[in-house]
Amino acid sequence: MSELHDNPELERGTPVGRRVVLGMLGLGALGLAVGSRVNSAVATVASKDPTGITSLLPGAGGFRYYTVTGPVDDVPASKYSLKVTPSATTGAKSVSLSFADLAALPQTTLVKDVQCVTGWRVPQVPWTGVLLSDVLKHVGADLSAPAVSFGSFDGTYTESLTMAQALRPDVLVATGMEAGPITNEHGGPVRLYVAPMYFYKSLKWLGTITVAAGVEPGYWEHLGYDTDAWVGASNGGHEAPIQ
Ligand SMILES: Nc1nc2c(c(=O)[nH]1)N[C@H]1C(S)=C(S)[C@@H](COP(=O)(O)O)O[C@H]1N2
Ligand SMILES: [Mo]
Repeated sequence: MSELHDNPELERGTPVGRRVVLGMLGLGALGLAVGSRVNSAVATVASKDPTGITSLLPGAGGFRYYTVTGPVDDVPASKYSLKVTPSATTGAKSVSLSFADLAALPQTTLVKDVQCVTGWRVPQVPWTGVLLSDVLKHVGADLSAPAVSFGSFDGTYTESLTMAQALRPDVLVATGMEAGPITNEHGGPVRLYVAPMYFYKSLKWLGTITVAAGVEPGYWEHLGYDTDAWVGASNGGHEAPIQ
């Protein structure tokens, strides 16, 4: 199943998808040719690469950049707005939170691994932001509701958590990573970071948080991934004690 991940991901955004595949094939050959120098070769190409092809390859820091929609508008923090709907049933009004509103809430730092279901992993990434539980409490969300859904301002990607998962102390509305802002490529200015689960749960370009009557399978889950995407004890999965 983990093989599935890259293929639809790359093929979705044609014609970019086609170029990306061709680019990866080309760089694969380059990798064979230069052996251990491939990483510096890729880094060099990346800085000159207007197509973004090489941004999908492991680069500095080990992340790969994923988007199922192609490039997403670069929203500055000053223009950012997060729409939070506090109840699925009472009709309570949605609340809009600015980046400054998020910055004024209690800040939490998590240092945890990032694990993509396709196999790449980045250890001990520092994330900062506001615990999702603190955001939900701040807007007076109905914490007895069954689930929380998330929407991306890319217009396509969705995710969902049970309320119990959403209230965990290792689930963050992230406004920073690696001691800086979250870049547009990484889903900034605000993304979700769900530490105990595979990275596909960590929705980029977070636009909406909606208290929901049930878990609604997300983008990749419609394509076959587990809705409960626990990584395991190594990153605080549900069988590990919450720290
Ligand atoms: N909106 C959106 N969020 C997303 C994705 C995406 O394509 N679009 N990809 C997911 C997957 S599969 C991974 S591995 C991570 C990649 O995050 P990165 O691009 O910052 O490395 O984002 C997750 N969140
Ligand atoms: Mo992923």
